[in-house]
Amino acid sequence: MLATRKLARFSRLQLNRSVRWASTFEKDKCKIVVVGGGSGGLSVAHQISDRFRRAGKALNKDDIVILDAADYHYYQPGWTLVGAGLRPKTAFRRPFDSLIPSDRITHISENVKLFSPTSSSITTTSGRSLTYEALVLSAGLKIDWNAIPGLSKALADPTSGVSSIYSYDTCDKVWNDIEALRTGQAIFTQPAGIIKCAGAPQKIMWMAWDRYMQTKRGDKIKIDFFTGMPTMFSVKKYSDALNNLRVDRGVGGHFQHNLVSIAPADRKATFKKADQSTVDVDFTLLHVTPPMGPHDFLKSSPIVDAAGWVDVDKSTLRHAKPEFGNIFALGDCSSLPTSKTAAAITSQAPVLTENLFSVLETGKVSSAIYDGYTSCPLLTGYDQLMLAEFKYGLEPKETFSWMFNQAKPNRLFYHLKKDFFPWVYWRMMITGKWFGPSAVARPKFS
Ligand code: UQ1
Repeated sequence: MLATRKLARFSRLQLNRSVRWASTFEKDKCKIVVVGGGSGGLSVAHQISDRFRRAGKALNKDDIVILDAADYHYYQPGWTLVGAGLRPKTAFRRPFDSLIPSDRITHISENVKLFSPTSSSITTTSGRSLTYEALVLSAGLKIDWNAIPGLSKALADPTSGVSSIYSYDTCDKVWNDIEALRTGQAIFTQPAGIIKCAGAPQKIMWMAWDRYMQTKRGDKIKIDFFTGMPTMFSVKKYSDALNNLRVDRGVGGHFQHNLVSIAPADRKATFKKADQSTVDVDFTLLHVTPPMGPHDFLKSSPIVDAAGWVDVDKSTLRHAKPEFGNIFALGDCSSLPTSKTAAAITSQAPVLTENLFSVLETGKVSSAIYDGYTSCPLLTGYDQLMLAEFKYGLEPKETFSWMFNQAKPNRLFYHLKKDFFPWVYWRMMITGKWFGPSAVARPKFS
């Protein structure tokens, strides 16, 4: 019965898709194609639509196409709040189509299979070919769950004590595991290399620490942070403050320790150290941040750098190769040498929009320049948050430094992260009307 109902739902979904396709999109020549409808793709699609309107050249709805096969859009910064028991996970996803203004933007429910930048065309997963005048890559990154032997199996087992805030499926298990722990060894990991929101692996640790203190379990639970990185954080100002916090709170710090495998039955985690030797550690609770990297469909394309990130100019967000000058990228899939966060998108999107508009209209980029702004709202407990904000060169670029020392956790920042940012994200950011530190004031580029 259930299977029949599921099948009926599935075919209805397929039908909807083909109807949508047929009714809204029959061209194979597009003006602007946006690959990926995450925070970057939705922000940019709206801002581009607004930009042409402001210039008195309003586009048709078929002129901006978002390619994304996902049924849902997720507010990923919320997953830490789910892991900390502050919100149900359903608060942080919405049906993808509910976020597309169908009179201005066309959604095609497919992903890209192949890039052919020399002919300005792409091939979708169904084999259809589309040409573009400009292409925007906002495809996110790949989480490599299979890189750690034992991890996927442990995550699927409700009794394993192993969890992760890095997926919708597993973020609620984090809170179940944190709450279930009465005594033992709680381990939190961060891999070596590039991940999205590099602060999140320790945010969830600080929340667990605070929960255990509040519920008087602190003396029965030992917490340790095992990180593949050499310090607590990339920016010295915040790293020093976080390390002091770690020492004050009696949390063990194990640097350049990279998780390489898990033996769930024995509750053992194996780490590789800088000298390539390995060490086995017993755990009762294990919170894992898996390694991440570029998507395979990008890695095998001609538009990426040696590491597999879309190779863009770090100031203009235009492709670094002149022959691919009608390609732009932002966010996690890009080579931009800054921390991959939703806050970074708020600064990248207006620069990309202005330069894309200028290239399509004049053939040249505008004066809009991205300075690398990004932010990591670092939860350090219930009611406290350290607001790291910085730019290229790992240099602080703080919004509230006239009022606060931002390396010192406070309650106002906590409510920004827990209450304000999710609200402003759904309301304004993904509709292209929120510009991060400059709020609703669109940055002006002269
Ligand atoms: C921000 O605009 C934003 O998006 C809504 C975030 O959330 C995901 C952030 O974490 C940050 C820091 C900003 C930047 C805004 C201000 C007011 C500093």
